[in-house]
Amino acid sequence: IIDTRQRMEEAASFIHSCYSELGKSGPEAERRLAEIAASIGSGGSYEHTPEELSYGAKMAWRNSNRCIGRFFWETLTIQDARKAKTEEEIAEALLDHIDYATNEGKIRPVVTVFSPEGEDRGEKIRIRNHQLIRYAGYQTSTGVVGDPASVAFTDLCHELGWRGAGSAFDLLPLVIQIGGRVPKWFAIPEHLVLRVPIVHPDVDGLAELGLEWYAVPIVSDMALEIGGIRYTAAPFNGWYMGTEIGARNLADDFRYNMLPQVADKMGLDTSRDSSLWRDRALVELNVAVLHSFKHRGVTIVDHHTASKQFGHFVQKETQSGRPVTGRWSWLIPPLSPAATSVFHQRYDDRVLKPNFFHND
Ligand code: HEM
Ligand code: NRG
Repeated sequence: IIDTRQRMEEAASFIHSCYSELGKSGPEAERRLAEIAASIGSGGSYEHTPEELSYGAKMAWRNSNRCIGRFFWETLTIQDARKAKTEEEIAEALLDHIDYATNEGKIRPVVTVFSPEGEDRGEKIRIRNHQLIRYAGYQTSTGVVGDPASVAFTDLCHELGWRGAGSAFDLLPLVIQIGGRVPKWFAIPEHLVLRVPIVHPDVDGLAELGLEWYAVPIVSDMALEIGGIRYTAAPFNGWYMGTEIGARNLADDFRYNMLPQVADKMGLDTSRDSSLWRDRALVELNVAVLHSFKHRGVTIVDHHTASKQFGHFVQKETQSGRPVTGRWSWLIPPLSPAATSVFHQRYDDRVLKPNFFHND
């Protein structure tokens, strides 16, 4: 919870930079700040105009130190869902988000912003999912079926009465919680979710593994902070960088752990680490992910292209007189990092606002 003096200071700093970037006059910013001061003085808080919300969210993306995709920060679409009050209204806005962002594969970066109002009154809105679309994980006597990263959340869904089919790629429901109330769950209609089967352009056996991934990563457990206002529910999405799926989700031994099976389909010698079978399987799995998304007409970016785009972002920001911040350990891709230019740069990891923060 942010106290009112701090909130006023944050508001002033935000309004000054926002209005100046938008080419608004000094007097206009001062008028707005007087209005905000009055509102904070009487009720402890204030409401962003649609324009402030929209530009504030773009600034928050621009300031996301761990994101390599920031070249496109100005293209973010904002769905203003501050009017949604009930769990049902919130779920409906989330389904609209999924549909609009998916756009039949031509993915659009979107953030949906819900009311921050409850924050100070113990009625805050929380989306309990890590991402709106994700696969369930079931602990069984022979190990985990599905995504091990989802086991705890899948347990919560079970406690709430949800039942999954038990496959390796079951869609989890949306779970929405307001204040201290019991969370409500909502199944996502299957037709809204674009799934991509993973096939390889020449390793035919790879398709037999029956792998797939969903098209749109929509991170839903972070808070968006703008001008001293904390939006605890503000799910956002861009598109995937291939390595997130091919070098982590499907590859990590604590996730889908597919490298041994990919190596097997490739006929590699897995008896010695020094045959580099893991590395060779990784490369081909990543080739397969990029190929499969392109084949299905789903937006995706490879790590070399993303790294170049990030270089253009740095250049453009520097020319605009803004400092670029970043966290090196997150910006470098998990596959062939030293073959991209981000690896050979240094980044300042200061945290500017507006920004996205991890909810507690
Ligand atoms: C993190 C790529 C759009 C905000 C990341 C990561 C990648 C990435 C690869 C690291 C993820 C990880 O290692 O788990 C992209 C690409 C985009 C995109 C290719 C395409 C447009 C966006 C958008 C936003 C955003 C639209 C917000 C409006 C963030 C944030 C993180 C992040 C806050 C850190 C997440 C965390 O701490 O868990 N992005 N991103 N990104 N991105 Fe982006
Ligand atoms: N690594 C996670 C997704 C994190 C965010 N990545 C993006 N964000 N590309 C995974 O599911 O693999 N985005 O907004 O596009």
